[in-house]
Amino acid sequence: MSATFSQGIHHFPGHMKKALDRLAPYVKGADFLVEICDARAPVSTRNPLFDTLAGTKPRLIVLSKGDLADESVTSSWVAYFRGKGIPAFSGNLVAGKILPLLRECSKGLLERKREKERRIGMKPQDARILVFGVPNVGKSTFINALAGRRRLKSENRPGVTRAEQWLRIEGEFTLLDTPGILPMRYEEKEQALHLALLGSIPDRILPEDQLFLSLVAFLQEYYPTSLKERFGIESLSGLVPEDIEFRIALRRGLLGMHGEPRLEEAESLLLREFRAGLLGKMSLERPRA
Ligand SMILES: Nc1nc2c(ncn2[C@@H]2O[C@H](COP(=O)(O)OP(=O)(O)OP(=O)(O)O)[C@@H](O)[C@H]2O)c(=O)[nH]1
Ligand SMILES: [Mg+2]
Repeated sequence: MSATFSQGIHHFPGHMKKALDRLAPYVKGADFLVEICDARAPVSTRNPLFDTLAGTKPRLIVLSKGDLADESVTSSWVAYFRGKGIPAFSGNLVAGKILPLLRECSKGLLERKREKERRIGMKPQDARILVFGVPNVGKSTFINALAGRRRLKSENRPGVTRAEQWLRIEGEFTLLDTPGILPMRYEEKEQALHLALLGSIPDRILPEDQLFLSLVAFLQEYYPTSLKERFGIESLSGLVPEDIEFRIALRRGLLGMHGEPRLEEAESLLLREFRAGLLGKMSLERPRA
């Protein structure tokens, strides 16, 4: 991908700017913040705007979609964040048991609050938590998982949550769901691509052929057997991305009136299957050794 390609992406809708402006007082009133990022790309799905917003407020990181990521890479990410003094855990927010993980992981962050309550003889109050992250990482799903049922709307597309909403869980936590907010600009050229591959930036913003190229390059480098297993492409050596489109189209019968392979449909199919986790558990980003 060329630098101009990534630098040319300006996608910071007005509603995100407004949401960002609204969050400051909520941050102030929170006991700690939960930042949700995608376990498959925890660098690209973190937003530098949140560092300014969060200031010195303690933060816990939840690596969502652990079921779609490479397990050993996710463990290294959890260790990486803990090594930086940030409590972190990962899981499948749709199916996993999240409440015990949050309880365990947040103990240290609530010590001072609990100590103060004991000192003045007050009953333990709900921990007030603000949940934030880029679009589509699973913020609402996280809160629903804690609630044990679907209280907030969640869908696999960016921009589902448009307004802040409080939810009380078990008389123990009160959580604020917030709209996803993207970075205003992209320092690293990969970041926009990774966000688009993971569904945090709407599909129409980035050209699909560019996404396809970057996905193929990634698969060739890190998970070459996935293309073999899914599409019967035996050896990747010497194949250019167009050959791969051609083989996918033939394999899946994506053919035109005259039997010609429909290459654009092959591109979309690979992207769709990657996003659905059908190519296997994969991580786009690894901690630097
Ligand atoms: N497989 C899997 N899917 C997940 C997980 N967490 C969330 N999802 C899915 O990801 C999609 C987005 O989830 P949401 O909870 O709507 O994400 P959000 O961060 O609230 O998104 P916005 O409100 O648009 O910013 C939904 O289809 C969820 O079912 C997870 O741990 N594993
Ligand atoms: Mg949401």
